[in-house]
Amino acid sequence: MSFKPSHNKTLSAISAKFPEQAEFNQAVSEVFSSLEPLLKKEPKYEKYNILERITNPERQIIFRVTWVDDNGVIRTNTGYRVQFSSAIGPYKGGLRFHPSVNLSIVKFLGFEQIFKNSLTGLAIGGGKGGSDFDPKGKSDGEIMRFCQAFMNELFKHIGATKDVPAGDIGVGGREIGFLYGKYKQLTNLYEGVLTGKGLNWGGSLARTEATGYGSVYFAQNILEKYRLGFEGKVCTVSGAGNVAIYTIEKLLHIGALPVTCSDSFGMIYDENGIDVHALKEIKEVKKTSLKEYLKYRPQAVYTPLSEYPKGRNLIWSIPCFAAFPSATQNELNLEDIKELHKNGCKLVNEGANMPSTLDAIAYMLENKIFFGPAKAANAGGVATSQLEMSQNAGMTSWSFAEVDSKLKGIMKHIFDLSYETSREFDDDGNIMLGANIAGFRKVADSMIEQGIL
Ligand code: NDP
Ligand code: 2IT
Repeated sequence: MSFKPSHNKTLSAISAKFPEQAEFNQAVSEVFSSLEPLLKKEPKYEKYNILERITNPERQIIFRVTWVDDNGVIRTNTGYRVQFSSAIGPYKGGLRFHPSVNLSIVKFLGFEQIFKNSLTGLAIGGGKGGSDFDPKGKSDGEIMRFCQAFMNELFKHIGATKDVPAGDIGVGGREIGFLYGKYKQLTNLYEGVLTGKGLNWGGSLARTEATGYGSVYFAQNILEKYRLGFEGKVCTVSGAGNVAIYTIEKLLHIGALPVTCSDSFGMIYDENGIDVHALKEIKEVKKTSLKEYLKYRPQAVYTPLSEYPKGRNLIWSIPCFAAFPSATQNELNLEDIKELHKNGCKLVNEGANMPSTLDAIAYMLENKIFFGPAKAANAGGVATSQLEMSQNAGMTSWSFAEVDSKLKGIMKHIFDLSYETSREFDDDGNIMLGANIAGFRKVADSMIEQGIL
């Protein structure tokens, strides 16, 4: 297994044209590095100029969002929706509300979403959006007014068969509710235009759990291939949001021992296993700092971010069998992976999008650490979003068990497809290479079949 940074001319043109878009350059570089054997074997992709076409979003919408805070002050943020690819279905992907959001972040997420959605085997194209709005410390009223102002522009560009946004960092059930209400008021349509909706008004059972559960199902598929399992194994998880919480919950279900979680201010280490009920109460109900965890489990250890070693994520210095980065991009770097490896870590499974830096990935592949890449490992969320769209379109609803069983089947399909594709290209077990090639090939072939657009 190997990983070489790509030096292809499209990538050079992108970095020359968008030097400030570091995250987008990184995401393209990772995909292109995997595609080299495919491009050698199949000249048609070069003939149809697929690399240049696929890295240019079909449409990018950037808009002003003006709203009024609780003190009557008029505030302005920037909104984004990047409709990257509709080759295999309507644009589909989340919305992120975080102060770090800019065009580079939205483009990297939208670009990855194309291949992730393709891997699910479902008919969904790729898109992403969001805003530099910071939900931290805002009242429910402020969140509502911001969401309504955001939808005031976004509604012009989305629709149940056109573009279907969902949640991501800073956007959960509450925000989807406010966004949906405003869309309905503006369009007079009751349709599946957003996923992650409330269960009373069109949401799907198991969508809340899907990304975290799916991530663990994916990791189980990897281990089963090598006749290994999770029973009694110590796992570390970063993040304390939607993905991290349900990763921890599923790890507990299957008899593993998740011992960490983290938020923007610090981390918890609980060697007896994270109390997921406490975690849900702190993060889903009270929406407060993880430090509160000590009130539930005084024996746990809380370390604030200010005490992390410089340039390091302290979570990755806890010895573990498997690590599940589930917070944000570039949260696991070369030094982190070296320490994980030294401490006996056998598997890194990416719940977040692009959590590992390129040099950390190269190290994992060179040192035969099992690696579940984000596009494959965290695809359970968007796959279940498509199940929600499907239920909405059919005006029906399925039981939790039905959705969960479809989710398991989809995660197995993604693993099998990625694994078999890695074998086809003589890079046995390189799931990242297999996932990137398989995800790309379906979209690229569809573009060729649909003509020059
Ligand atoms: P949430 O907003 O629910 O949770 C994010 C968590 O990560 C929070 O605990 C947050 O801390 C922490 N976090 C966010 N940014 C930073 C940062 N810059 N530094 C440190 N901690 C940070 O988001 P999700 O759980 O939905 O998303 C997590 C990751 O998973 C993202 O990469 C997202 O793109 C990806 N993803 C999400 C899917 C979904 O269905 N939700 C599907 C597939 C991937 P705090 O609590 O302080 O805010
Ligand atoms: O990154 C992702 O796949 C998501 N945030 C979920 C997208 C979705 O449409 O459910």
